[in-house]
Amino acid sequence: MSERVAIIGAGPSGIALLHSFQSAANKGQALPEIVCFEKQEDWGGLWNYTWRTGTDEYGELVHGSMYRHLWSNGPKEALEFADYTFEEHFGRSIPSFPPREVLRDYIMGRAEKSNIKGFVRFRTSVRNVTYNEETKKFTVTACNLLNQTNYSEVFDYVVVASGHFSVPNVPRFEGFETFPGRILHSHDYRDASEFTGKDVLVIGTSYSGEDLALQCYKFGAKSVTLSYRTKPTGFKWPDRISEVPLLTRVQNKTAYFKDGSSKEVDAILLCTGYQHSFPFLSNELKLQCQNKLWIPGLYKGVVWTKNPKLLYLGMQDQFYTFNFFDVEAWYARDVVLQRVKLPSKEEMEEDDLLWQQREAKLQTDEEKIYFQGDHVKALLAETDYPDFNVDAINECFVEWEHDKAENILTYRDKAFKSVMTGTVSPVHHTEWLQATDDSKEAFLAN
Ligand code: FAD
Ligand code: NA7
Repeated sequence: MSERVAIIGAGPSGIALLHSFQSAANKGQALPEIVCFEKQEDWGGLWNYTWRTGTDEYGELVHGSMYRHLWSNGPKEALEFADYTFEEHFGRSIPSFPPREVLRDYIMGRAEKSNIKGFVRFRTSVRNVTYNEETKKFTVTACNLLNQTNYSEVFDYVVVASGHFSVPNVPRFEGFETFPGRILHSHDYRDASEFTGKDVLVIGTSYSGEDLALQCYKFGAKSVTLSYRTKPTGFKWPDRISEVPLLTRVQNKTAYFKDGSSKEVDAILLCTGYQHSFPFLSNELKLQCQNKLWIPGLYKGVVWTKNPKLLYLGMQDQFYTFNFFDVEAWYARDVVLQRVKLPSKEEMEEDDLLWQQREAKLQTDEEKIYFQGDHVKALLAETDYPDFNVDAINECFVEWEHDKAENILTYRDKAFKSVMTGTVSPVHHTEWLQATDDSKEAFLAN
């Protein structure tokens, strides 16, 4: 095959695609030429912890948004790969909520086994992608960060796997300019011990708001005030965490809220989400969307309907993660290998619209979980990714939601059954609230 494929990003989604190609090659499939561009010095995407914030040593925007003491926010049984189980990687069953380093180790274990690192050009940042209607090819311009040299190459397909939780959405509130303390977005947050003994205001009540409030509580913040825009989380928060409506303004150290209440605070954490940002794509190729379960303009959530030689991976808001990235990757691979025959543009748009309409009606978390499960099933049906029980994973997520509603401090102490192996995980030796060593060694110690 003489076709060339560019993959932008070697995080979990980009790695899943490389692995999918290698899996096909192992079964005798001839592969196109594949180049994966990765701006970091290592693969793993967000799962690489960095102490850096702002820009890196080459002046690139820091990609990392993960922080110290990050424990998985969902059960690992819901994200397990169907072709590489946790038991295969660790040689035994491990507890359901591992810290970042353990999950990174798992992702890397499969990647190393698959022997796909050679496809990746590290420290190479994609700067520009354009499409030529006449030649039907893309020109990708990248920068070798080590010697600061730009170069361009031509590709038949481009797959964007650059993630969407790295460019922060930063609203401004009245009085921020004169607030005498730290104001930072969760993208730049690294360690809760900075807030020990402090009164902290957290704005935003989704995954980041919830977890940073818990982190600050765990590491001894004096109080955490959680400010919501749309609705309170409804969790039964412990004594030092309280929920209030949206911030209206701050004056000196006093924060005022929509219900007329106020609170003196030392620091403000903006957990206000992220922007999908693709500064390297020309306008006609650029996805412009919110953080949603269904992304308009992507057939099956993967194929850019306006130009099906451009594919996107991992762009949805996520209940499902690693195994979802896998099914998307398998589908993208089969589009490139032309094992999947795409329908006409009109048919793709019609199908996309049906999913959009369905998504717009979703109300409860359970409905959202089943919706994403259906998306996984739709992709699973079209490729040779090993079949797995999506309904059972949906039930994992539903149980996890109920555990959180029951006790937000202890949901990570629960044990789930692997859908892939049937093994029930052991309970961890230390309750999450007491566990302050997030190393792999500490987590895996007996
Ligand atoms: P990313 O992991 O973001 O990887 C994208 C890659 O693209 C990066 O390596 C980046 O360097 C590279 N890249 C970007 N731009 C360029 C460019 N121009 N040129 C070259 N390379 C580029 N998921 C879970 O399953 N469990 C969790 O507990 C969990 N916790 C999370 C906590 C936080 C704080 C955040 C932000 C996310 C969390 N997630 C969690 C979700 C996470 O997004 C996914 O698990 C996963 O990392 C997404 O993989 P990805 O490959 O799509 O994107
Ligand atoms: P999310 O899930 O996109 O949530 C963003 C939150 O920020 C959400 O609660 C929003 O409120 C809130 N938000 C957004 N803009 C504003 C403004 N202007 N004012 C107040 N509140 C605002 O992002 P997260 O960072 O929590 O999670 C992203 C990923 O990181 C996730 O996959 C995790 O695994 C980790 P809303 O509810 O819309 O009113």
